[in-house]
Amino acid sequence: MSGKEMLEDGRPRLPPGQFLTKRFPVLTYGSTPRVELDGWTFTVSGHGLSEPIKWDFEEFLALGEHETTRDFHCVTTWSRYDNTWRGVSIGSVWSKIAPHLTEEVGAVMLHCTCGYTTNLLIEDFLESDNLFATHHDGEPLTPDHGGPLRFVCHHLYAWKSPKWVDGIELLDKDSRGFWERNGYHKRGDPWDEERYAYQE
Ligand SMILES: Nc1nc2c(c(=O)[nH]1)N[C@H]1C(S)=C(S)[C@@H](COP(=O)(O)O)O[C@H]1N2
Ligand SMILES: [Mo]
Repeated sequence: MSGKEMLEDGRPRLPPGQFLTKRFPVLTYGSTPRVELDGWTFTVSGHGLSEPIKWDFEEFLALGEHETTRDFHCVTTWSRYDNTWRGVSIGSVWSKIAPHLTEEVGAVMLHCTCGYTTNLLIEDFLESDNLFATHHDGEPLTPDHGGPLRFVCHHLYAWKSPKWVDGIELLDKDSRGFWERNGYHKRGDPWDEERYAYQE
């Protein structure tokens, strides 16, 4: 493992300004919530939906499986290579939402049990390797790392991978989530070093 490898498209595997770690630090604003699966509901609502779509945990897990191994980059400059994530594919979730839409969706706001939010442009949200993860490196996600369910968006900084996710709010156009309202970049591409809002 070195910081000098290249991606297939010629970008450096390690984005600029990042250092590699084998540890898996926990970065949470506030405390780790206790998520009860009894009564847990995943809710999709907002722009273009006449009524919300809801799934309980079992129904959500049955939507469609995905496993992938990708790198993870935190804006505080640590990167962790080769994380194997397993869970529910973004494509299978979106295929249950898309047929109900009456308007075009431009972006989403992801919501978490703890109140954390983060926004994604629809094309970033639907990147085909994204997933709602239940497992990391073969083990169920620990509560600290977002168990029972976290969204993972590999190509943006890790604050775009919300832990304890339980909802998708569909938006007409991009808006700002928790960190995006508190000084961080609206999009967060690690290779363009989109770290702070003043760079927008
Ligand atoms: N709900 C929630 N999700 C979150 C955060 C948070 O504070 N709350 N922190 C984000 C940040 S800044 C990072 S770097 C990653 C860290 O994930 P980890 O704690 O599993 O390493 O989670 C992201 N998802
Ligand atoms: Mo982060």
